[in-house]
Amino acid sequence: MSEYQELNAAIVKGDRNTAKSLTQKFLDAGKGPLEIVEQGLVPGMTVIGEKFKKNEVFVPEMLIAARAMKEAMSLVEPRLVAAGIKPKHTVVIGTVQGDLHDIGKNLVAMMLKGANFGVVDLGTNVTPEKFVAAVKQHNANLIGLSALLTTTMPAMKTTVEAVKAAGLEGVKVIIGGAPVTQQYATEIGADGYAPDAASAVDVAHQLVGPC
Ligand code: B1M
Repeated sequence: MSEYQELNAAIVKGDRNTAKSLTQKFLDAGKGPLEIVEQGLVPGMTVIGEKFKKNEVFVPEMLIAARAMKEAMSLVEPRLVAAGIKPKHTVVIGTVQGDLHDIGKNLVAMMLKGANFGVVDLGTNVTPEKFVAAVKQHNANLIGLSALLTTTMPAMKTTVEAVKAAGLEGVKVIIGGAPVTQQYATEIGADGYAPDAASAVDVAHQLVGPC
C-alpha cells in the first residue's frame, strides 16, 4: 500500500484540510516536493477525472477536489520553485474572442494543473493575438481553446490560423466546449478535441507526451 494513499483519498474527497495537513506532514518528513505532487496529489485528480468521465461525480465534486489540490499545491510550490523544478509542459488556455463562458474552461485548467502541466490562464474573450503573444512569452507547447457559443466557434478557427501564421512550430492546439466536435476540430486544423475536462488531460498527454 502506497504511503500516499490517504493523501490521494483526501484529494478525491475534496477534503482540503486533510490534504493540506498530510502534504505538510510529508514536507516536514523531508519528502521531495515532486514526489509528493506525482504520488500524492496527481493520482487523486486522475481518479476524480475518471469518475467525472463516467458520470459518477459531477461539476461540484470536481471543483471541490480541484480546490483541495490547489491548496495542497500551494504548500509544495515554493519548494518546487526553490528546487528549480518546472513543469515539463506549459499550456496557454482561454475562452475565445467574444465568449464570456468560463466554467468549463476553468475545470479544464484545473485538471491540467492537477496533472502537473504549467497553466497560463488568459481568461475569457481572448483574441488570437493574445494567445500567440502568451505562447511566446511563456514558451508554451500547448494551447487550449474553449467556446460555448456557436457564434464564437469561428474564433477558434481564426486562432488556429494565427498560431500557424506565427510559425509556432510544435505548438499543439486542443479545443473543446459544448457546441464543439471532433469534426469541427479536424475541419479547422486543431490538433485535438476533448469532450470534457478529464479527457482534455488525456488528449494533452497524447499530443505532447507525459508530464
Ligand atoms: Co450562456 N449560453 N450565454 N451564459 N450559458 C449557453 C452556452 C447556451 C447553450 C444556453 C441556451 O441557450 N440553452 C447558449 C448558447 C447557444 C448556442 O450558441 N448554441 C448561451 C447563450 C445564448 C448565452 C448568451 C448569448 C445569452 C444572452 O446574453 N442572450 C450570453 C453570451 C455572453 C458571451 O459569452 N458573450 C450568455 C451568457 C451566460 C452567462 C454569463 C450568464 C453564464 C456564463 C457564466 C460563466 O461562464 N462565468 C452562462 C451560462 C452559465 C450558460 C449555461 C447555462 C451553462 C454553461 C456552463 O457553464 N456549463 C449554458 C447552457 C448549458 O450548457 N446548459 C449557456 C457547465 C460547464 C462545466 O460545461 O462549459 O460545456 P461546459 O464545459 C465542459 C465541456 O464542454 C468541456 O469540458 C467542460 C467540463 O467537462 N470543455 C472543454 C469546455 N471547454 C473546453 C476546452 C477544452 C476541452 C474541453 O480544451 C481546451
